[in-house]
Amino acid sequence: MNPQFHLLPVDAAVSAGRLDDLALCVLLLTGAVALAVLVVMTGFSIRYRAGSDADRTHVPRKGLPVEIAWTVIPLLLFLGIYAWGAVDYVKLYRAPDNAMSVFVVAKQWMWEAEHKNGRREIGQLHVPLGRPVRLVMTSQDVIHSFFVPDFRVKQDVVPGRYTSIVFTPSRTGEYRLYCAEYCGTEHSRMLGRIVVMQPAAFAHWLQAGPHQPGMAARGYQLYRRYGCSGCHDPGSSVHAPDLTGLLGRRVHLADGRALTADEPYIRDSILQPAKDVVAGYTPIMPSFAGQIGEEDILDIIEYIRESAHDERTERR
Ligand code: HEC
Ligand SMILES: [Cu+2]
Repeated sequence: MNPQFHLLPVDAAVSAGRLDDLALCVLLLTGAVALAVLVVMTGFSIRYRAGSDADRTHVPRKGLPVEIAWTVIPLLLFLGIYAWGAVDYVKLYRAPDNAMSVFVVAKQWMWEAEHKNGRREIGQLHVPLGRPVRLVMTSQDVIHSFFVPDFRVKQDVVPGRYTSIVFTPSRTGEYRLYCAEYCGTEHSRMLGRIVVMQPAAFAHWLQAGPHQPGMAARGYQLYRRYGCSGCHDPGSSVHAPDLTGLLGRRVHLADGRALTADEPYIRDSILQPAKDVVAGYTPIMPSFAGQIGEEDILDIIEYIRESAHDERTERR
C-alpha cells in the first residue's frame, strides 16, 4: 500500500492550484453556511422544546437589518465566487497566442494525437513544460471524455464536433490520461499517458521518430485528392470562395447571418455545405460526409491555416 496519503492528485498544470483553491473555497463557504444553519437549528430546538420555560411573549415580527444582512452578504460572497470561477473557466477555453495546438481523435478505445509537424502518437501525448497547450479534439464514434486529474482538466470529446481545452504543464513527468465517459466494453482500458518534457528535449522528440509529412502538407495533398482545389483555386472556372486566410475571417452568409470562420465552421462547410452558404455564391458544393475522415479534415484545416501564413510572408 502507498504509505503516503493524498487528498488530491499532484498539481502538474499552472491552473491546478487555483482550481483547487476555488473548490476548497466553495466547500468552506457552503460548509460554513450548513454548519451555521445546523447550530442555530439545534440551539432553537433545545431552547424552545415543548415544555421548556423559555419566554414566548413579545415575539419579534420584523427584523429588517437581519434579513438584509443574510441576503446581501451571501449574495456578494457567492457572486465573488462566480466571478472567480468564470475567470478561471475562460482560461481553460481561450488559448493565449503562444499556445501550441495538438489534435486529438478519440475512438473506441484509444486516444490518438497528431502534432502540427505530422508526428503522431497513440495512447500517449508528449508536451513541453511551461508552454500553453491547446487540444482540439473530436471523436470518431461515441462520446469520450479527456480527463487528466493531475492537470485538473476534463473535457468531453464529441463525435461531429470539435471541443478544445487549454492547459500549461508546470511539472515534468508522466501523468495518467483517462476516458471519463462510459464508451463501451473496453472503456476502463481507454487509458493513456501525458509525458511532460523539458522544452529542448521536447523539440528533439518532435523532430525524431517516424517522420511523415506535416499536417498542412498532407492537407494540401488531400485538398487536391478530394477535388477541393478544382473549385476553390483562385484560377478555377467555378465560382467558389478563395480559402486562403479563411480562419479568423468574417464571413457573411446568404441568409444574412455573419460569423467568424473557425475550425468547426470549416468542418461544417465540408460535411454540411448547405448549412452555411456564403453570400454571393450558389450552393453547388457537394457534401463530403461519409467520404472524409476526421483526421483528413483536421489536416485540410491546417493546410488552410498555413496557406494564410505563406501568403503573408510572400507579401512582405
Ligand atoms: C463543386 C465545387 C466545390 C467543391 C468540389 C468544393 N467546394 Fe467548397 N465551396 C464551393 C462553393 C460554391 C462554396 C460557397 C457556397 C457555400 O458556402 O456552400 C464553398 C464553400 C466552402 C467553404 C466556406 C468558404 C467561406 O469563405 O466561408 C469551405 C471552408 C469549403 N468550401 C471547403 C471545401 C473543401 C475543404 C473542399 C474539399 C473537401 C471543398 N470545399 C470542395 C464549391 C466547392
Ligand atoms: Cu472513451
